Amino acid sequence: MTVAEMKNKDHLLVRAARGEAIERVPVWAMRQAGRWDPEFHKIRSGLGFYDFSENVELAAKASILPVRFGVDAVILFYDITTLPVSMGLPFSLQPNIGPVPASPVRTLEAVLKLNPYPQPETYSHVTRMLTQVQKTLDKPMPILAFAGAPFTVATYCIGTGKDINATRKFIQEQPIIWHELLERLTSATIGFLKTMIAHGACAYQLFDSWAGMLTEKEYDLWAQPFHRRILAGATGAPRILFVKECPYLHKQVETGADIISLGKRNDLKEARDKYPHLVFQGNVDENILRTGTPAEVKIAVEECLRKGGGTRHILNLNHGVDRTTPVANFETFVKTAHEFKG
Ligand code: 1CP
Repeated sequence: MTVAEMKNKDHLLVRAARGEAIERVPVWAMRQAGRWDPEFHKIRSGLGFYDFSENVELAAKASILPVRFGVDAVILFYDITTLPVSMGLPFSLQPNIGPVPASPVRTLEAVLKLNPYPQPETYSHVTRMLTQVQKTLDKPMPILAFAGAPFTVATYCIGTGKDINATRKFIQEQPIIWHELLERLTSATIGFLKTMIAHGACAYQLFDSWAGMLTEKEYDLWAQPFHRRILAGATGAPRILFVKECPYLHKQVETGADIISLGKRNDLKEARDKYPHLVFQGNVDENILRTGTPAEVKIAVEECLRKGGGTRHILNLNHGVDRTTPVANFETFVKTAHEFKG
């Protein structure tokens, strides 16, 4: 066991991920580091997204900001498109759109230029950020790495993003390019996650944000087999699978993930009863944090914790914290998890 593994095994989140009895349910939130937090704007210093996330000092600071609320994990501040950048595809962040490639992958030549085995030096800002976060924290905390799953990342590489019909059209017209892209992203993702674990990431989350919009047949072709391969290829730390509002929980549980992140469409208690060996993450509705009052947030969190039953549960949202979420609601989300008495 490495020193990092020895340190990591005692964290509340890791013990919850192993299904052990825990003193309380750990809490963190997808997109906890970001634009909803006024402190984040203060450190952003007008830098573009990629310049900011490649600045190790600043990105480490952004990752740590949510710790002041009492979250039980730090998620590192980079993006699911950070990996294709290291494979040779530069991106920029377009306001109100999201990450857009400088030159969308449209030809076999373009896909063959993407390195399926990017060397860790090409994303050393991320591993250095991890080390910087470890050094800066004044108490040991689990640090989470993540990657996008090939389907979702491929949609950004071809420039279609969450426009599912545009993605379908591309796949129909360019099946060879599409499959080569998925293959290259799969091997790069396995290498990347292994590197992050070796550097001390204590768990990772695989985000297939847009695969929940697929039909079951499409999901079987473009999503689930790749989840399996990545989760089997990068082991040694708890593995969380997230597919936004996924209609196919029965397919998610067959991937080898240790933890499945549930959507608001899932009933946490039903999922627990049906799959008692698994750990579930979620599933407070992020809309309540965005539009509700702190009192409403408290009620929603308490209901979620009751349904979770106190073990094999990591409290989170159904999706990321929205940029318009009031700070008081995020504060209540975390505080309620700390104070809940069953
Ligand atoms: O300028 C900014 O700050 C832009 C917003 C932003 C942030 C805060 C982007 C651009 N990326 C990030 C960081 C990020 N991205 C993190 C780390 C911070 C944290 O979680 O606290 C993570 C985990 C991601 C993951 C990510 N990026 C996903 C998967 C999660 C999800 O929300 O479903 C996706 C789909 C992206 C793409 C992306 N990157 C950025 C934006 C605005 C988007 C979404 C675009 C869209 O909705 O189509």
